[in-house]
Amino acid sequence: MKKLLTLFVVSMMVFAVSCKKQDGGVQEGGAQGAKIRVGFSQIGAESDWRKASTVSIQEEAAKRGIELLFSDAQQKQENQIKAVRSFIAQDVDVICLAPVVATGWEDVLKEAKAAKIPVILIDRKVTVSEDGLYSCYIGSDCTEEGRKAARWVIENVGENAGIAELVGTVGSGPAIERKKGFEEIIKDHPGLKIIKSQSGDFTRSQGKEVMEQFLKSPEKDQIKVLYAHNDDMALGAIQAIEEAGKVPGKDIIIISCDGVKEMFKMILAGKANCTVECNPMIGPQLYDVIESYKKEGQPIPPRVESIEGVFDSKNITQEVVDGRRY
Ligand code: GYE
Repeated sequence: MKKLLTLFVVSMMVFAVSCKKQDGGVQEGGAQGAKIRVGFSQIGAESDWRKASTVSIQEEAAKRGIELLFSDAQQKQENQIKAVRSFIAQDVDVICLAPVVATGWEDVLKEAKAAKIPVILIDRKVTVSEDGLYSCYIGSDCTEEGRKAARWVIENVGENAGIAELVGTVGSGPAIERKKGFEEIIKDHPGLKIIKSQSGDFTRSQGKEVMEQFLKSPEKDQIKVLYAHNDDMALGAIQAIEEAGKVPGKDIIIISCDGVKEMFKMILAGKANCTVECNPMIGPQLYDVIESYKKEGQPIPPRVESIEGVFDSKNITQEVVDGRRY
């Protein structure tokens, strides 16, 4: 708390002496090689995916000589709001935000807009009531990821199965969208039913705990498929399934989203079945956008999509596992 307060006071001092931007947000001197300053509010370190995202954004900033002000919110929206306010006070060139939940951002985004600092959202979307509160969203189409997961189930499991769902962080964009996309596809397949659904907050430990409860519930014997909104929860669930004396990947078919190395290993070992890729390595795409805006005065595009695939036993080999960076 004390640390935060000090940061805030220092920030305010920097703010007092910093020079004002020109309209449109392109600072004088940017083209002459002044260091670009980016404030990044990261959600936390809840999953392997998240850790890879942090590394990608930090490493790429260092590579390009961009000054990165990094703040870890420990999964709390209030910490993210404080961080964004501190970035505004420090008059950064661009604010990058990975929003933990979808709602509640209006005020702070209006403050950034009033300060003429563009905000780029990464990997999670927000719901706001007016346009123009952020410049760009870089990341996946999580609704499509949910659809891909459901299509895989239909093609590889068939038309009849009780499905248990491990939902991501409540109120987060990916949790809402991965559920929506999955349900959209299975609704036309009446034999495929979600019989259990609960949040495991995108973490391995809660994925395990919730799966343990599913496996003690009256519906336990009907669970033929586990759909987890991320790999970490699936990895926790695999432990719970083994501890309950069942065989993961066979007694219960496991499909999740992300595509982290640990999940690839599980698929190769036959303990899990499919992962829908969601790419965390978006540092290069992020700074491409920021540099062309700052150095060349190019407009920031509203949407930059990451390229992703679907992985199962048909395309995961030891070579693929070894080559995976995260
Ligand atoms: O799937 C999960 C992470 O926001 C897309 O957040 C991201 C999700 C990712 O913690 O593992």
